[in-house]
Amino acid sequence: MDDLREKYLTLIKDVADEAALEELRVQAVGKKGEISLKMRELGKMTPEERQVAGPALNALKDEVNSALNARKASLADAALEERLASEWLDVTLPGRRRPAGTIHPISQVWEELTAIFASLGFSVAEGPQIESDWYNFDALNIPGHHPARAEMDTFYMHREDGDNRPPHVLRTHTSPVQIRSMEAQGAPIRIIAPGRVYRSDYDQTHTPMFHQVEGLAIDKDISMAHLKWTLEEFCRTFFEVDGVELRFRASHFPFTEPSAEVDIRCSWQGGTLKIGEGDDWLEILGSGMVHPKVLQNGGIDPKEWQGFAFGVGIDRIAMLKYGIPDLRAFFDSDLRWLRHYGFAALDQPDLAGGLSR
Ligand code: 2U9
Repeated sequence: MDDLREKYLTLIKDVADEAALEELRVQAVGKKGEISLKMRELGKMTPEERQVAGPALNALKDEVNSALNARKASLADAALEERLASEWLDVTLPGRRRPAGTIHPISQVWEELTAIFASLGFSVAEGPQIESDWYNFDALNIPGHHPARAEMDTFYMHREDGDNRPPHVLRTHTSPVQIRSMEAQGAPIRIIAPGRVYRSDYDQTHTPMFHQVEGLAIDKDISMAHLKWTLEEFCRTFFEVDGVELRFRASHFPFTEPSAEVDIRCSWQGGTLKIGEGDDWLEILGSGMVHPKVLQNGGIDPKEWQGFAFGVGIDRIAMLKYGIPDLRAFFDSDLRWLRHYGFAALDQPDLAGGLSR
């Protein structure tokens, strides 16, 4: 019995894990375990022998059982300790840093105006940046001899020697997108066309590539009143000022008739621009009723349909809204500028969220 005690207490002490411990339990005190079999032998003993061996075997079984239980508890403790050691987390460490990059003000404004016009039922249309002269000029009622062609400072694409077809151009406005959309989907139509446009011009207020958004709404009874309301609604939401006031000035564009340039009321007190108050006016966009010839060129019958169009410089309204003084800095990729004027990547503009907050 002493040998048995010695054997099992040693095995239990040295066992490596809970599975091996269970095997040991079966081997010692299970139904056919070594100690259990010894207890069965009690029946074959004389009463005197049994009186000595019985209590001793019971005591041995109890001792082995408590050693098994104690070892089981200590193995469980050790397993827990090991998990705690490997899975710890230092909750006092500082949080993750904001991503180093920022959203460029042009991207921010692009998303803002897309959200505003989406809420007014306009969908976004896109098209190629290299255009034929038909889509960029002729279809928009700007024929070859028209002074507007010269005024646009167009970039012309190179043609192979001997190829006398008119050259393609880098689009000078996003208007070709609207012609293509009219052809593709017909009337009624309600789209905006944001995108890059190109003009060979470089000074403090012009860059050879800049961004425009143009809008087009065509239906049976669209009027200048719809145009005025839409632009007021856009400016009020975009500049986040309730009291915006717009002034429509008669103007001329080949693709609209009548045409109007639109000014917004502002003040320049202390050198800072405030939209919606003061006695100054700032030109922010051009607009008008789509010229019948332009509707026709897009495959839409001008006797049945009419509509308004407008064009805004995205870079320009970004400068006005966010107080950015120099247009050229937009394209310098200066990290200090981008950190200063950029927006947090996770702040997606939406109308419910207050647009730029
Ligand atoms: C179609 C018919 C009409 C788009 C228009 C303007 C007036 C306009 C300028 C604003 C500032 C260009 O970026 S800018 O320099 N745009 O003044 N754009 S109406 O008219 C269209 C366009 C497409 C089929």
